[in-house]
Amino acid sequence: MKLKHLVIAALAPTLLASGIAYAQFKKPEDAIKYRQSVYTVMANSFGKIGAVVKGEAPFNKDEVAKNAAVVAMLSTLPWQAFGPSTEGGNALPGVWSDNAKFKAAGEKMQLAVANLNTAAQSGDQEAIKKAFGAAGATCKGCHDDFKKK
Ligand code: ASC
Repeated sequence: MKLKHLVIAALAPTLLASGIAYAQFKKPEDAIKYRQSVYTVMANSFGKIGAVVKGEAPFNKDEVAKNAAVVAMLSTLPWQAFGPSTEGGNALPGVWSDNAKFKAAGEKMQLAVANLNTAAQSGDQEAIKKAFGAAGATCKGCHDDFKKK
């Protein structure tokens, strides 16, 4: 897939977010596996950008841009797998009992990684560093409230 298409794919679900529906899974475990898989792949790409930001890996603009596009696209996916009766995995009960707060945290993260993607496509290393830090803070913020330790 061309980068341009990845970016478009990343934005489309955001535009549809107001009408988002929960995906159907046969078993709760399938929803848990789905969302954990999304976070696993996101963390992999996010971590690769992190290594560059921390100076542990060389800056390769195209690699960073690709990883940021992957993170931005994947950030739109987990939410459909937190439907009713899918409690468990690493998710704390607050995901369901305080769902508005969880959704707000998720939207904050999606916005932050979209900003990271914008910075990454521009190749501006200072902007990438700043946006990476802001995005990481939204990951942590949501984990603090909604993820088992
Ligand atoms: C990562 C990762 C997270 C976030 C978080 C940032 O690389 O896997 O969950 O960054 O640790 O604070």
